[in-house]
Amino acid sequence: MTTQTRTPTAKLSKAEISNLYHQPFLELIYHAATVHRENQNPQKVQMCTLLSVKTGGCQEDCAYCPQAARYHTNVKRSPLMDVKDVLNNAKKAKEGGSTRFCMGAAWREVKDNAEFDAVIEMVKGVKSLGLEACCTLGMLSATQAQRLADAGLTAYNHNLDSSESFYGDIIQTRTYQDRLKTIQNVSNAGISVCCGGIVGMGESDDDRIAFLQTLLSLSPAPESIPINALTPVEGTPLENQEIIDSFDWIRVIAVARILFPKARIRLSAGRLNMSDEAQAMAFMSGANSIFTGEKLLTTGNPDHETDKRLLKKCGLSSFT
Ligand code: SAM
Ligand code: DTB
Ligand code: SF4
Repeated sequence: MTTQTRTPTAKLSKAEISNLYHQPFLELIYHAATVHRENQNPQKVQMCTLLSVKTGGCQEDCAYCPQAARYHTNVKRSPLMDVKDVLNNAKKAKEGGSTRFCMGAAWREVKDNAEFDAVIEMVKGVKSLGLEACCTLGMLSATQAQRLADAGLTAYNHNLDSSESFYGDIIQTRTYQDRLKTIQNVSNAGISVCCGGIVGMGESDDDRIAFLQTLLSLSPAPESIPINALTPVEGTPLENQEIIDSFDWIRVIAVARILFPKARIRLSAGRLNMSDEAQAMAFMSGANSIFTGEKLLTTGNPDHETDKRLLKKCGLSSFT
């Protein structure tokens, strides 16, 4: 195991990633936990808060997403929030112990208009509160990425979500190459890349391995990797998808930790469907960040008290 932890992972082939992924479960956990301990403080997790600053009515057709206009879900559309309301939320997030504030907008892409100007003010305001500021706004041009960088944005979230071959089963309104292009624009502007995916959409082990390999090919490597477990939402094409087995969820987290020793691995959507024990195993395997508060963007999430108890049971504390 120790020799494997020292392998320069950027050069791993698909077969080598597959070997990591298919290790006996407890060997994989042990391997990932070793890498985690060599590279991170294993007793700390980062608490982040998400806010949907513009909800619903999105033109894209992402099969998992309750915010796509074409699906009939219970999500109520709402226009872009006022800058001051967003900053009030950010203040509360800071008081609640979060060190990162992530603003999500249900846009296909950013447009150069007054709404983008308002988002720029939100980023400046969040930064001035002493929080890390992250945005996820859809596709970005190089110039737009530069404006966000100039406003002080810490990170931009844009997920690859799955393998290139499975992507077409989930989204038809844009391509994998579009995703990669935005990620490149973000990196070129000097913004830290937050890029991860969703598991539990019906993809195969091979899709998960190919997804991890594509993540590994990004240069620079993402500093933040959200791993979402699909939350099936009524009205979306994936509404009847079975919840992923927690062992498979943990496997992906563990391999991500081995491949990205220095990144933050974030437990994102889907924690309400995971037991405390499964989440503890995910932390053991290298996850070191959670979104806190009862709502993610539109779906549920464990509340503060529940997470406090979980962290206490695990003997973990949050970064301050
Ligand atoms: N519109 C922007 C975009 O697509 O990049 C940003 C918002 S989008 C909601 C951010 C991420 O949330 C998606 O890439 C996906 O990974 C995740 N997500 C959305 N709906 C989800 C669901 N039902 N279950 C799990 N993850 C989900
Ligand atoms: C990410 O990968 N997961 C977060 C964050 N990036 C923006 C969003 C999860 C959203 C889950 C579905 C919802 O609440 O609408
Ligand atoms: Fe729109 Fe993003 Fe939802 Fe896709 S994931 S429908 S782009 S909000």
